[in-house]
Amino acid sequence: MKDQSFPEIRSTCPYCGVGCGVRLRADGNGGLDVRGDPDHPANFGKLCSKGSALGETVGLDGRLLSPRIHGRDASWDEALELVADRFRDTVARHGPDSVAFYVSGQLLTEDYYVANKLMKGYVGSANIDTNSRLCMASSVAGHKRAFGTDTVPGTYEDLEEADLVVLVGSNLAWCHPVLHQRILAAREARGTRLVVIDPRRTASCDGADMHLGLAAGSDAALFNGLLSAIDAAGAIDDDFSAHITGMQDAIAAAALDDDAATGLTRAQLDAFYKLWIGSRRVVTVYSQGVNQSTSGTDKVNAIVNCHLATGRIGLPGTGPFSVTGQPNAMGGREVGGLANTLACHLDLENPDHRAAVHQFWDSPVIADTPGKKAVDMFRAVGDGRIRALWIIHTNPAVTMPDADAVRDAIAGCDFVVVSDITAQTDTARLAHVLLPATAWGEKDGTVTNSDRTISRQRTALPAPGDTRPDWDIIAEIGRRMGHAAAFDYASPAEIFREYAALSGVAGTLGRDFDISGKAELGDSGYKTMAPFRWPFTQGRQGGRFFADGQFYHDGGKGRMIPVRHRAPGSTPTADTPFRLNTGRIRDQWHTMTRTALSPRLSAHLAEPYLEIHPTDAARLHISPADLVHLHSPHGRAILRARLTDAVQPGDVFAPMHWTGETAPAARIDALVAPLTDPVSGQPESKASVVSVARFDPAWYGFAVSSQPLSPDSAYWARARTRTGWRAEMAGATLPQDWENYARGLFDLPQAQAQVMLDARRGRARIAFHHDGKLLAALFAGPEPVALKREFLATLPGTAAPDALTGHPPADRPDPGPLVCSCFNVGLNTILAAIEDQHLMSVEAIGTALEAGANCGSCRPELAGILASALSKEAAE
Ligand SMILES: Nc1nc2c(c(=O)[nH]1)N[C@H]1C(S)=C(S)[C@@H](COP(=O)(O)OP(=O)(O)OC[C@H]3O[C@@H](n4cnc5c(=O)[nH]c(N)nc54)[C@H](O)[C@@H]3O)O[C@H]1N2
Ligand SMILES: Nc1nc2c(c(=O)[nH]1)N[C@H]1C(S)=C(S)[C@@H](COP(=O)(O)OP(=O)(O)OC[C@H]3O[C@@H](n4cnc5c(=O)[nH]c(N)nc54)[C@H](O)[C@@H]3O)O[C@H]1N2
Ligand code: SF4
Ligand SMILES: [Mo]
Repeated sequence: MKDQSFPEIRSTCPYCGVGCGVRLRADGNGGLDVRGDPDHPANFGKLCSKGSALGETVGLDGRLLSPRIHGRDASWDEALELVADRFRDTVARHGPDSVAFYVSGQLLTEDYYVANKLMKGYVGSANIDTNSRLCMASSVAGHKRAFGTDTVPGTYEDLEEADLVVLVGSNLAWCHPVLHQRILAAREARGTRLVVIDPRRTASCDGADMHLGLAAGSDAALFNGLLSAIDAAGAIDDDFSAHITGMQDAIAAAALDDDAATGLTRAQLDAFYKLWIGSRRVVTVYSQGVNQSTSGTDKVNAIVNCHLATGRIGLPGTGPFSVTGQPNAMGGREVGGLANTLACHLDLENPDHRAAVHQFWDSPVIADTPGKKAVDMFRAVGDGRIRALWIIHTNPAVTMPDADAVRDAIAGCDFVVVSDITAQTDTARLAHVLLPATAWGEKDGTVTNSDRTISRQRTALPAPGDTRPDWDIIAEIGRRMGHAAAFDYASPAEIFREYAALSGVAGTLGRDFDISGKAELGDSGYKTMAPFRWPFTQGRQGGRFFADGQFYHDGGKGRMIPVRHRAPGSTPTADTPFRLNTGRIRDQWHTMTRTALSPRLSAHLAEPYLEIHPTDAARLHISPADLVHLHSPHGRAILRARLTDAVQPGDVFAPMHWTGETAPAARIDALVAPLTDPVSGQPESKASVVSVARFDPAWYGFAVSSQPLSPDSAYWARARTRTGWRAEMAGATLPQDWENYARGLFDLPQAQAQVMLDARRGRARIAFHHDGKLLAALFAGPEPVALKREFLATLPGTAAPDALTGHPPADRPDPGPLVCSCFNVGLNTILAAIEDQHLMSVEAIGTALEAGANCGSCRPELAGILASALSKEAAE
């Protein structure tokens, strides 16, 4: 029975840009019951695996609860005074550009607004940039070139009203699962066609009509080919053309490109062009496969060009649609939190816009030149031009390209402040001053999702320890730097009102982002504010942009931009013959500081891996479950090989999530080249070049433990389980004494050990018990250890007398690797049910086992398992 004594709070999921509404109820033990908000327009009650597991991630385990200076606990007063002093002093001595803020698309709008105001109006530099530079910058730049402003024209309903949805460089099934489910439901209801354009076959391809596995980075050639085909087919919208400039130039440029650069066959290309041109209602969804590229901005415009040429924009079921990654990537763009934007979609380079903001803030200065974009910012940190750095809500020592160099730059900086919710991140470990922020469930403010819907995040749990909200910490620094009146905020509501009022000024200057209809909102109105889509003014609320042909360039016209295909910035060589693609997995969020707290989210893919094509693997003598060594000119990594034809020969793919805390040899950004798009400054996170070789350790190991364990072997990766921890390991040299080694690994100098050694085959199995319960066990051997890992992970804390056999007793079936995280259903269970109960559909699996019946995130995998099981049965 749920405890009904706590009120149910409406809030928003802190993960992806879908921006699902959640209903939260404190459980009275510091935890939260979480369910989808049936009334929220983004999700209508649905949640994906990450959203459903939020309750498992709000505990205080690992939380940073008080400020720290050089590793010792300090009072807020001391920490804040030090930070304000050092920033003031550095500016006084070395000028405003000697300091910088590096912030995040996960900050709330109110936090972001205050940080941007402090840097641009009071420090007087534009050296504030954000992880959105790694994420949305190419879309922002492409939108501005085409529309004159950074507008996402459409809405989520368009995905349901479209005849054709094209996913370009987007693994929507894993990265925006609830949106993907909305598309699949529409497909069921009205036969929406679905095309996926991705060099890799992903979960999003299951259920798609067409997968175009193009060559890495060749999207502009593809969409230029489409534009040429549109032109040749006479499919240009002549009426809408009156509202567009640059069309002939763009068509002429497109004609110079050869779509053979995509590596696709003529038949594939023609089929796609025909489908696109023949579908009146087309939405082209795009994400990091487009943005994270040295030609990212051009790729965006190549896509937008096709929509402008055909007038497929702003009407129901049409439009280019950049789906945002972080929960408030859009809000950050709206408040102007990038080094080259101002506030409320006003332009830093425009003197009238600067004057308007300057006047509105009544600030001593206003930054008049763009600040350093992320990659340049960390270069300037590295060479001492930036001497004081404040990192808020992001983990750049892991997620920036050339991450080892970034880590070294931060480590070498005179003064580094990090605001986080935990001290255990690669970045936080480098800070001089650590400031403890309140976390998602404790915070209060607003976020904007991918379709311009602004929702409230609300406090459902008390702020633990000395933690303070990010806006409050930043405002306090503003006051202590001498700007008491400008940062005298008592609540997020006050900040929101000021921001809404400033957007009204932007509106009078003809900008799209205007929510001045909310400028008079009282505290209680803010408290109860329902989700709404911007713009929000007396005259205009929500809706779509551009169907009327009114754009934001001078003269009111939209622009088609002539673009040409360019190959990725790095070229494969004999030493580095593979192209390294990177991205996300279904159940982890970025550097895993929150999702890895959840055992069920950690079970889906418990270890970093490299997808490599079987023919490449065979050539390099790499077998399944081998470890592989990767080298690039920038760094190296060790990962587990996964042989799959989902990647093309010559391409490899690795997830971005593992860190110094979870798998130190697998920080993939250490290998990524810091090459950026010339327009947007966004790094090319998806097309570095690397070498791949088998990694031959002296031993492989697997361990389970009820306590955290910190191996020190050449390779290790750890993950949480319901009973504690599990870890994969591999060492370059054999330990002298396995029992001693295991005692050190688990920090169990005294516990009773059960040891099985097979010296001839070099195998060792050691278990530690206390009071009749298993504390920990290590399984090691000269080759990858074959074990029932999911079963072993359930043993710590139980009697487990036979743990060392490594296999479940006959009466306890092994569920196999986790597939459905909501109901904890493993692969073996699913396979057995398919066979025994003759299940023929994903729905039937849901009815039999519940798998896939809640959030739906695993439905593509279920479909894959079913297909291979059925084809195996048919073959037998
Ligand atoms: N589970 C989960 N969901 C998330 C996140 C997370 O960490 N975990 N993070 C959120 C964030 S911040 C973001 S930005 C989004 C990202 O969402 P997505 O962009 O969908 O995710 P990625 O996996 O980074 O990359 C998408 C795809 O781009 C493909 N790709 C690589 N190169 C090319 C290319 O040249 N052309 C094309 N067409 N495709 C290419 C990759 O193979 C990959 O499948 O996800 C959000 N949602
Ligand atoms: N190779 C490769 N690299 C990539 C990408 C890729 O596809 N490939 N994608 C890029 C993209 S799109 C993105 S968005 C970035 C994301 O990269 P990051 O933003 O660096 O990753 P996160 O793990 O989300 O970091 C968020 C940090 O904020 C902390 N935190 C959580 N809640 C709060 C809070 O309320 N307040 C404060 N102050 N801190 C909090 C978390 O503990 C964590 O340390 O990675 C980029 N890097
Ligand atoms: S799709 Fe999942 S991660 Fe994204 S907002 Fe919804 S519940 Fe959260
Ligand atoms: Mo992102």
